[in-house]
Amino acid sequence: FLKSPLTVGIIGAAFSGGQPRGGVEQGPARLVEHGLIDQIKSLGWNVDFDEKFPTYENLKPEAEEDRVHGILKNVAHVAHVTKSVAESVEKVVKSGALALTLGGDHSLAMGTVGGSARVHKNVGVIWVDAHADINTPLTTDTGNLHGCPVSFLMGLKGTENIRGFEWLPPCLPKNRIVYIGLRDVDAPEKRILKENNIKAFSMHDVDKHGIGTIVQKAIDYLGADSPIHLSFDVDALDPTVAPATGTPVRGGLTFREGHYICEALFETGNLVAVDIMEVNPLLGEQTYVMQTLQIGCSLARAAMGETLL
Ligand code: 5AB
Ligand code: MN
Ligand code: MN
Ligand code: MN
Repeated sequence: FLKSPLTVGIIGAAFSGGQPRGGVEQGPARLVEHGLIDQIKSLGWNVDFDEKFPTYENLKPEAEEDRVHGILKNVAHVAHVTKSVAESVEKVVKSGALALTLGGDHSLAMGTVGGSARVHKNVGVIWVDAHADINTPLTTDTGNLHGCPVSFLMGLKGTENIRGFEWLPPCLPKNRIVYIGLRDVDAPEKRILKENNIKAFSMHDVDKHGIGTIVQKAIDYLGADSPIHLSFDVDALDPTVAPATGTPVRGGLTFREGHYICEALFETGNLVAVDIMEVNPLLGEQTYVMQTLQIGCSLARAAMGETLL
């Protein structure tokens, strides 16, 4: 699906409004500062990147009626930012380049997947995460939209008629997503996954079958000729591997398991978009932050063909 010479369009999505912890909006700038652009160039890719990416932090305050929708927080900001991210991702994917989005919190995936689905109607999503992010406005306990992007993309009950999200029609059929790495799924989310027969591999499945088999099953499920969108939440990794993130959960993917997923998806030749989400450089001591930034960069490189030999 990508045109040669291989080109990547990088979208820096400096946004934290989908969750309450400050700092995740600094993820993109810190990943770039860490050398990501030159690293990608040295893999032989052309890089299309605007240093002056929008930061979204000086959005005007939301009007009270826009801000709250029941329990949901920051509805207007999330709607506004994800709409703009969708336009950026759509433009890159349409041009035949790989869309690499650096987050930012995972509510941004409404924009990234929304954007790639506009170009590839049959896009298959591989969602690597400790969490299922499929709460609806009716099931969320926290009201944080980074726990809800999948339900919005699918148009599940309760996501209709939310002001600001008119731009996002249901664009992800329930059989076009596969999860890998789940281990902290809310009770209503478990019910949604079961009722809708959504394909999900938990950490238990990874332990049982090994990451090689799980990734192959995921690719087979989506179909060998399906365009693939990888949405990687760094909290899928074990907190000892990627500590600087807002919602860490023990028992996650190892360093190699995380990279293997990226490498194997690159090898399919079908990747059209990659999200590296939820890196929060303000959480934890400096060494832990550096470790997490380094991993954000190496996951991206692995998804762009960096090999060990
Ligand atoms: B993340 C929780 N299920 O809905 C919720 O980090 C956590 O993008 C969501 O995966 C975690 O708030 C969202 C409790
Ligand atoms: Mn997530
Ligand atoms: Mn998560
Ligand atoms: Mn998180």
